[in-house]
This record gives sequence, C-alpha cells and structure tokens, in this order.
Amino acid sequence: MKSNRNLVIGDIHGGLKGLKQLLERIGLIEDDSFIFLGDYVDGWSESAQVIQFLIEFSKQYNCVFIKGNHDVWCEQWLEDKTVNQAWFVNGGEGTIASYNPFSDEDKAIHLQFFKQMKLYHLNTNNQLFLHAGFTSMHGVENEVHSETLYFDRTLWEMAVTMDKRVKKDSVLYPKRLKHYHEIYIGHTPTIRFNSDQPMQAINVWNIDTGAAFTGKVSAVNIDDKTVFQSDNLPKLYPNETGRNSMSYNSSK
Ligand SMILES: [Mn+2]
Repeated sequence: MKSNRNLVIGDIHGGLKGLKQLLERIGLIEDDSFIFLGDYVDGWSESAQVIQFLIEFSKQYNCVFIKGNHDVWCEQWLEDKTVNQAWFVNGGEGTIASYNPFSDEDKAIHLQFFKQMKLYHLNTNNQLFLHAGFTSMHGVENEVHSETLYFDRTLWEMAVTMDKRVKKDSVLYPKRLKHYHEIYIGHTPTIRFNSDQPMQAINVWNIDTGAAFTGKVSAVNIDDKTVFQSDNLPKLYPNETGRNSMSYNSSK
C-alpha cells in the first residue's frame, strides 16, 4: 500500500471537471498531501465551484494552497467589489458570473479561503513552491515586490533557455537556482513551448500545462516524478471557449 504521496497540482482556471478527473486518475489515498500552485479561477465556467470544491477537499486531505495572480484579482473583487480591468478581460467576467448562485455568506467563506493562501511554500526537503517565479538572487524571502511571486516569468525563461554546459560550480550559474533543491511553478503554460506535459528545466518544474487554454490540469508526485493529467479542457467543456478567445499576448 502506497502512503504519504506528495502531489503538486498546476493551474486549474475554473476547470472543475478537469480537476475531478485528475484526482480520479491519481486514485486518492487517505494520507496523500497536496500543494496547489494557484490560479484556481478564470477560464472555464466553474471558477467559484472550484473554490467550493477545494474548501471541502482541504477538510479531508492535507493541502497547501498557493495564491496565483488570478486569485489575487478574484480576492480583491470578493473583498470590495473592485474589478481590475486586466482581470475582467482575462476570465474575470466569467468568474463573476460563476458566483451568481453563491450567497453572501458563501462568498465571505471563499474570501477567507483566498486570504489564507500562501505566496510561497518551502518544505523540509528544500523544495520551493510558488505560482510564478522570483528575481532576488538571495531567494524568495528577499523579493522586494511580492507581486513578482505571482507574475514573474523570468525565472522560467532563464531556466528553460540556460546553457546546460554551465555547471553548478561555475561563476555563470544563476544564483537564483542555487538556493533550492527544486522549484515548482505554474503560471507560464507549457503549451507555449509545444508541450502538454509538465516541463523540467535545470531544477525548475513547470506544472502549468495550459488548462486555461487547450491543455490539461496536471499533477506531479514530487518524490518519484510520476505525472497525472486530465483530458484536454476543451474536450471537457465542449460548449465553451475558456480563455482561447483571448490572445495570449494580452493575457496575464
Ligand atoms: Mn495561470
């Protein structure tokens, strides 16, 4: 009997059907632990329902929830009705609609759930989990602007283009990568790099396999690197467009 699996799950973007299918394929075991990398909302039609599901799920399983940029926007709306314009055109409009069946009391519970999300998580094996990336050469604790943790793409761009001949003891080796055994991120869809699988570059693992667009919701077992995936989200929501109608260059 397998026990104590540690699973990291990438961007979900309102695709509750993808999340449920993924969890079925993982085959849940009581002792499983989960780290979710953020961006629970904005895309498919079930954003509020994803949050509701995760609130219930976290009562049964050990979970860490990281906050993504889309979650920050949704939290702001739940807090004081502020509608960020970048949010509205990148899925926020649909997320607001998904909250129609929810009472003010439900929304208050969801707001507390968003507030409790972490910007990063570091486990006892020196594995770092965050939504997007960081820029400080001294590590996440020294990031000047906390927004960077959920907006940065430079960490991934650096890792994925890095010359593999640069060894860890070289002065050229990026100092950012030296602090952590492994770094797990979402935010930048792997489908932009022509892959619907989680990607590894140096010690950075990108688990956002494009669920908001044409890709899947994915999980990786961080101990043995087993990959689990849903079907492609457009197949699960055949009458919807997700965020595919929005051009990637204008998307956040
Ligand atoms: Mn995302």
